[in-house]
Amino acid sequence: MAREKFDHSGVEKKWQEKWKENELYRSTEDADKKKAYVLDMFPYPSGEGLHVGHPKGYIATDIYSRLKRMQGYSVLHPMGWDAFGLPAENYALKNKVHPRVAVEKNIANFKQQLAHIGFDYDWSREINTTDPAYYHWTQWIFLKMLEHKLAFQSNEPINWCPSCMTGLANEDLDGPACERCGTIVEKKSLPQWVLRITEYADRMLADLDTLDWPEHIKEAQRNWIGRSEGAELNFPIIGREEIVTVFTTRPDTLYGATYLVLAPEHPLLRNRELGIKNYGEIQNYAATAAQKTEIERGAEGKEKTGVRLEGVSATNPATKEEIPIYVADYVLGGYGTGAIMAVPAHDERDFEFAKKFKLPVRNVVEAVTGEPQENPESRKSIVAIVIDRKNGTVLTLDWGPELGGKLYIGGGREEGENAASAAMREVAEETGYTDLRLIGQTSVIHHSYFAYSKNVAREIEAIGFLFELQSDAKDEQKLEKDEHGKFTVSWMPIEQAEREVTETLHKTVFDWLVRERVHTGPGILVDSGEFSGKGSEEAKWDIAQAVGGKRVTRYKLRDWVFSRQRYWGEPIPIIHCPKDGAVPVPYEDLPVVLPEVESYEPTGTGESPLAAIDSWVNTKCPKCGEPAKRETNTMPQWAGSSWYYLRFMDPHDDTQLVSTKNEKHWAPVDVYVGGDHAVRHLIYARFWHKFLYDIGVASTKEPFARLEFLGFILAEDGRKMSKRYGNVINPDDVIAEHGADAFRIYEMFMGPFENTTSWSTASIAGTARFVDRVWNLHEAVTDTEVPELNPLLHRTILKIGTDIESFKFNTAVSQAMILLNKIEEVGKIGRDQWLAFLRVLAPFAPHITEELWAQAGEVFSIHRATWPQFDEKFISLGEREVVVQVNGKRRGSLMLPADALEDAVVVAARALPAVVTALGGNEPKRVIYVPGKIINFVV
Ligand code: ANZ
Repeated sequence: MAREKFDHSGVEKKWQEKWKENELYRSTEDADKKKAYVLDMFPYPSGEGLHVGHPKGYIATDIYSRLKRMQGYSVLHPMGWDAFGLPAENYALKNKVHPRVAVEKNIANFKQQLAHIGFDYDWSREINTTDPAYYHWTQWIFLKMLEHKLAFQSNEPINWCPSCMTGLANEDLDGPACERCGTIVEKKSLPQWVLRITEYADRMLADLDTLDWPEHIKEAQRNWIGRSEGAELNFPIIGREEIVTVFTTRPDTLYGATYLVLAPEHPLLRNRELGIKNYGEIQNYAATAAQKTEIERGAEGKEKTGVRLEGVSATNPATKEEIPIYVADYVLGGYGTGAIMAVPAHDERDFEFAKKFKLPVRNVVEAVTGEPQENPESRKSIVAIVIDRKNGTVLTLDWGPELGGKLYIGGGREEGENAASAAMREVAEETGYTDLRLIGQTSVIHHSYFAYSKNVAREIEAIGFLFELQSDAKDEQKLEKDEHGKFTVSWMPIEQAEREVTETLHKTVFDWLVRERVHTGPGILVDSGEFSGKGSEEAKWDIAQAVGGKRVTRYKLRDWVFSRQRYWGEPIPIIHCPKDGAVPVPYEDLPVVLPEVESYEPTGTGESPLAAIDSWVNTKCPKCGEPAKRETNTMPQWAGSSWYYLRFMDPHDDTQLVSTKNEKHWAPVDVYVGGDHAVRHLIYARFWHKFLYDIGVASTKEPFARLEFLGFILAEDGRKMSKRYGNVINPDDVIAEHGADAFRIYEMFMGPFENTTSWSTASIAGTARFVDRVWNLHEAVTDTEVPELNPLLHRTILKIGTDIESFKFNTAVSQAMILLNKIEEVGKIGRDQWLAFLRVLAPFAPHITEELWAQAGEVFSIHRATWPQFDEKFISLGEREVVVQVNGKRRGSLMLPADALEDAVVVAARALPAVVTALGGNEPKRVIYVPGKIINFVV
């Protein structure tokens, strides 16, 4: 065969123009077809343009939507611009252009770059959140929320970024700092518009279960919402009527509550009648705390501060003991009841506080560790950790992999023997050391395990001890002879021991005594009156009830601070009238258009730059007609992106947000693809969607039925692509050199779609060669079928279809490569077979396949052709999924021929990395193989 190089640039340009001219990808609401709404998280058109990482998700949706179109679906695959907000405004300020001009220029650049890649977007539906025709409806939604009392005004102090000069929502923070610029935020009291997102918290949680989303994204949503089930318990103040109500998720620890803590915002602190003797000191403390952000205040490990309320104390309702009350800023005013019962034995922050203020620590929950055993032998044991402070080392015994690995010192307690003496005795018997000083001990830990050294199952009550070595004095007499030789004794650096001693009991003791971590998990109650001996989880609500507590549910999610004191956003459609208050702009006066201004610099005073434009600000009250002023705050960047997917369904209707007909046809989004910022965007969009559902605009409860998470593409050096590192690769350059088809295939072939991978210039040459080889294949086409190719061809048709469906693009590409090898090997391919091959390749490589398709004499576009059918008779259904287990626990699976020989299955299964780890170098005692179903290794 003559080798020629595919002239990609000529072919790409030709077809891209033709497609545009023929409106090949125009979406229509074909009622008689099934529909597929395929959506990318639309981009913010930054001034830097696209780098090669950005299009990865777009290529995936492009391939998916092309498959669906060929399968006969009515397809919606649109694109638009999320162009309001701080990044655009800051870019404009820096480059001294108006944000509108900057955004227009950036969009033109983005569109140009996207065009080179050959996407099937329906550009007739392009939307831009900064277009008044679009934000008309963003403002409309706000007014509807106001009507439904979901938008309200508040004067609560909010997060204020002194550098961006605007208020921020909790979501806009990265720890204590502004996520945009890294400046530590302050608290500032400003009149704000707030959206009552918390109204929807329960529904947003519950409906997650109906979604086909990656588990980690659902989990992130759950954490963001942060639902806690707990109880409100009352602690009476001694000698007064007042009570302190605390919120706790652990009523089971009530008997261990040794003091109360009030948030600095707590109203009781301002009660002069209460008899707080150090009233002034308390007020000063509260005032200082008010300056800090919640995140600063709440951080674990931060030095705790607080002040005791002199002359006032409370009663623990379970123990009836008198306990002190403190004010401390680690308790937040806005969560729970703003007051806690402190249980230092089982809560880290309470423990840190108790250590500092020398408050009693009372253990009421004994830890339970290990794996439950059958017919265990019970006994009492100890674990001893001996540290040598001089050398920073700890005494360890290495029993070898068979007998339990690396441990500290452990052993049994004899009947009547004091636990601390037993620990000293064990240290002497196993290592000879006798000169020890006792530093600390744990409470009882209930531990179940299999003792390999003795070959018995055990359930023990262990107590851990920490000793400090005083001198090297050893008593060789005490060394136990029969144990000797089973282990080696060594002094190991503390950090190394922490890594290498992994057995759960020994690790628990280490964490507790060396790292001073408290037991925060569930366990068995002790010192808890009638509840002692019960499981803590099981007794939780009974204890709450016994003291008259109330079961309640709380959320981390806060209402959404919705005002920004910046220029580049949607004006909030409100008019402030001295007489009528905040009056909504009448619906017929929407949109409230953002005025063109000379200077849009933030004022920094807490007022929006819009406040300076008198001609815009001064207006008439829609209610009474008297002079009034417009609201000058704008909406946050997330407003426009919270509903845009609905507008794509019907982008040109200026009488309504979306027509019922179109919404019914397209909703919900069938596949949604994105990565960065997904948590916040999804929270906000799901909230708006549920509201729009409630008012009858949306017909589905959720906006995005399926979500695919996108793994990023890093630069060749493994870092993020950024101008700052000078490692950005522009897709335009790659396409100029290798062509759009090679670029597309390469991005899909880099690895599993959800994985983060690094760009490789060398590898893209490989996919470019693949494209050239496809090009050369047209010379091998013959009129008659080549039967030899059929089995692989039909399996390829099936596999590429199902792989695209499940976003396994990399394996789809490799299947195409396998088929190409085969065709080259055979040297010819029948015309119909060739047309089938081109069609399955078309979603990946739309240009070259369109050209070869036309050259083969087809007159209509390949992208409107039907997806080829595979013939069952060529598909070997002999492949089965065999589940691989170790000790009955699933470790993976293999696709194997149903008639595979057991030996071959064993070899393949043992090669799985998860199996290698689970076996840990042990030879399985038994192998159970159920042909075509399960293989289980028993060790
Ligand atoms: C006693 C207790 C004992 C607690 C224990 C925990 C462990 P989540 O799960 O995040 O909802 N808490 C309650 N209100 C608080 C506030 N305003 N500021 C700071 N901390 C507050 O956390 C609930 C737990 O956080 C509650 O349960 C309370 O401490 C604390 F072994 O009560 B707990």
